Order: sequence, then structure tokens, then C-alpha cells
Amino acid sequence: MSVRNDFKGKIHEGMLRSEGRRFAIVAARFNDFIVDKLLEGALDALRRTGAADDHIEIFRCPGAMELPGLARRVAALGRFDGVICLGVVIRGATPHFDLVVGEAARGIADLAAGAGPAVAFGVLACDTIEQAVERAGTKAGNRGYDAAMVAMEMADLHAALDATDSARQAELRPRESARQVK
Ligand code: INI
Repeated sequence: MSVRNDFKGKIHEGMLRSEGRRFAIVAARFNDFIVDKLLEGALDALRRTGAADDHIEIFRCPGAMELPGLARRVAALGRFDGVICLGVVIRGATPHFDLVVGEAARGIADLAAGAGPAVAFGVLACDTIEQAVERAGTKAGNRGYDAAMVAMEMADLHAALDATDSARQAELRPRESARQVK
């Protein structure tokens, strides 16, 4: 059976569109020749789906370890519908690979699970530079592009959920005030 064809109830799913929405890209500078390719991919995805350049802001930090802290500050500004986090961590280059990747992933996931804007994780964790290059616009796609698509889908879903939530609140309000009058 195909759920899409057979299911008669409501399916909540974001659309891949970014027109009128505001996005922040938070990108580390470490391994910047690869991060810049992720950044290009993310910008390409946002522009192709309708986001205007003046609705996109880029924030840079030294390394992937700094991404969660900066992304949290940026999300708290309150003007973005989506925050896209980009970085590249390469095992060969650091004995504290697991620490850097783990902290970046945990911090960004914490933020994504909060009540703020949609947050996407576009951090490459690779054994070699070649693997990272493959995932940044060559053999294996572009994870920056993918992360931007995730951010816009989730931003669209957040907006739809906010709208149903406010409709529900508006529906409840007259009943609540009627109850208080009694
Ligand atoms: N940061 C990265 O983004 N990628 C790496 O591969 C990396 N290596 O190899 O160490 C890296 N380290 C820096 C780290 O993110 C912090 O900037 C640093 O520890 C200062 O807090």
C-alpha cells in the first residue's frame, strides 16, 4: 500500500520553498576551501527555491566546535526561519576528531530540538580530505545544498504548525472568555 494514495487523514510535511523566508548560514573557517563549497551549495539551494540574497546572512566562526554556540546566538536574534550549520572535520587532521564532531553534533541537535527556528546540520565528518571533497560538490553531492533543503523544509513545516496552533488558540479564546463570564 502507498500511504500517500490510500491514507485519507492529514499528512503534515514541509515544502521545498524558501521565498519570503529568512535564513542564516553559520559556517566554520577550518578547512575553509571545502567549507566554502558547502556554502556555495547552500546558497544555490536557497536561491533556486526563491530566497532573496537580502534575506540570507552568513556568520563565520573559527571551527566546528564553535558552531553550536554561534548558531544559538544567531537563532536567538529571532529574525531567521532557518539556520544552516556548515563545517568540515577530518579525522586525519586531528586526534580530537571525535570530540569536535561529537560536540558540534550534540550542540546543533540540542538547538534543533528547541522551540526556535529550523536548524540543519551540514557538518562533514570524514576520514580523509578526499572524502570531504567528494561530499562538497563532486562525486557524492553537496551536503551544504542538502542541509539548506532540510532547513527550508523544516522552516515550512514550522510555519504550518505555527499557523494551525494560532488557529486553534483563536478557536479556544471565545470559549475561554465565555466560561469566565459565567
Ligand atoms: N575544527 C574543524 O572545523 N575541523 C577540523 O577538522 C578541526 N580539527 O582538525 O581540529 C577543527 N578543530 C578546531 C575546533 O573546531 C575549534 O575551533 C578549536 O578547538 C578551538 O575551540
